[in-house]
Amino acid sequence: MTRRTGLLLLAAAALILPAPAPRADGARPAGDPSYSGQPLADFAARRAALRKAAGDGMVLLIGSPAGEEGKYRPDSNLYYLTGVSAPSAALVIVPPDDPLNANAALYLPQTGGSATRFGEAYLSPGPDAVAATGIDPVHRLWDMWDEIEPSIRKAPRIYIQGPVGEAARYTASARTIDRIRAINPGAEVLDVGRLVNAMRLKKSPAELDALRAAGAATIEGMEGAARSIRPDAVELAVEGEILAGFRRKGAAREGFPCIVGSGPNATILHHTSSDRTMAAGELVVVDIGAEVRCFSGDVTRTFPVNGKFTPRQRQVYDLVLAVQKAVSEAVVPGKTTLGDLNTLARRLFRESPLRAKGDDGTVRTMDAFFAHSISHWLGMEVHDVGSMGATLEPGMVLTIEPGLYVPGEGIGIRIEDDYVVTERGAEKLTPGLPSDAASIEKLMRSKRTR
Ligand SMILES: [Mn+2]
Repeated sequence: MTRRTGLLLLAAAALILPAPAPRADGARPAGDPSYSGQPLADFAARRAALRKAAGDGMVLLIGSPAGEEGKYRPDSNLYYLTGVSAPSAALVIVPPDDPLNANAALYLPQTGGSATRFGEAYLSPGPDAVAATGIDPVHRLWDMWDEIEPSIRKAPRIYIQGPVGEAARYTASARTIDRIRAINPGAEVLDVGRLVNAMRLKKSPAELDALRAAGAATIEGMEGAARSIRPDAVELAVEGEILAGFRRKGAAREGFPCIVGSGPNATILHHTSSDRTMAAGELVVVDIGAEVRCFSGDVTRTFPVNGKFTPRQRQVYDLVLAVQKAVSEAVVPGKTTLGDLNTLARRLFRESPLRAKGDDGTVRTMDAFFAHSISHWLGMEVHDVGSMGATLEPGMVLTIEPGLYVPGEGIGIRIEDDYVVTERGAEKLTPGLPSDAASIEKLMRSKRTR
């Protein structure tokens, strides 16, 4: 190929290939766990909204350092406001007329050099970081306290990553509070969650994309569980198949420890996988969530160990599924609350003709065996932040997860999917995974296809 045709091909490729999506951590390729997939304008808009909400107060968020254990996960609020996944990043937002002479500043550790021999090179202070984050300036973490001291001295209120007050004792935020007090003893130190939690309730289109990707990886894991559950399988081995599915779909982490609960463990709500061997006739509750670009899925399916529900298991299963469907159809944007959904689920369980015996041997209606709430917010945290009393609005993401637990019969059944509230109602974010009993049995018969 001549140089000329090569250049022409390059020019043609530039026309055909889509422009790279904006990303917060500019030096790193897409597909990397640090890639946020969110437009820089979204982060800028959140910082502007927070700055407005803080009034004459100041925001100081100091990210956690990289630990020895496990993969680094940036702090959610810092990530929400910057998209930066480097450890020990810090964000400062100041009010108008502040001595810092900028709306916001980002502080990063100086990396590179020999540090890259031991770990990954993260975004470093300098012009590249300004371009990658849209925050100006980006300075060295080393200089932060000197630079922000005049701002702290002037601020009547300072919002930090909680906890604050008594609860801050022995936590990382205690050090930040001490340092602030040494500079300005009169400043009121508050949890930034007071301002940010409500903002995080409504997800942006890019955040919904991340949640859908997390849902897809979670489904891949669930299919691995379906193929590996059989008599004599061990819960932890099933977990291994789940994690393989997560990783294949790009999830480097789990949003929470995998719950694989067989037999009596199915009736324990948060039983993390153990070395228990499962047996024919038992049920297995699998409650899992892959994390993609800092957003978590949260999906539960219940499987019969030998691949077929007994008539009684099926009866209870069908009731749980019917309640999930009815509750998801009851979502009316601008009107419904999580409390309304809870009330509806309890009523439907109570009105069912099914009965079971409680621990004391008395026959009870099924609402007696619904041992938890129907729903929670979902986002960067699996139990995401935001008031549980909020009215459902478009963009909010919730789980719907009815469950019935009858220890006397060895029955524990939970079905959970993730939903986004739209203008019309609730739309499943995890539509690719069937939940009716026949489909579950069929999924268990499916051969390994990879
Ligand atoms: Mn859940």
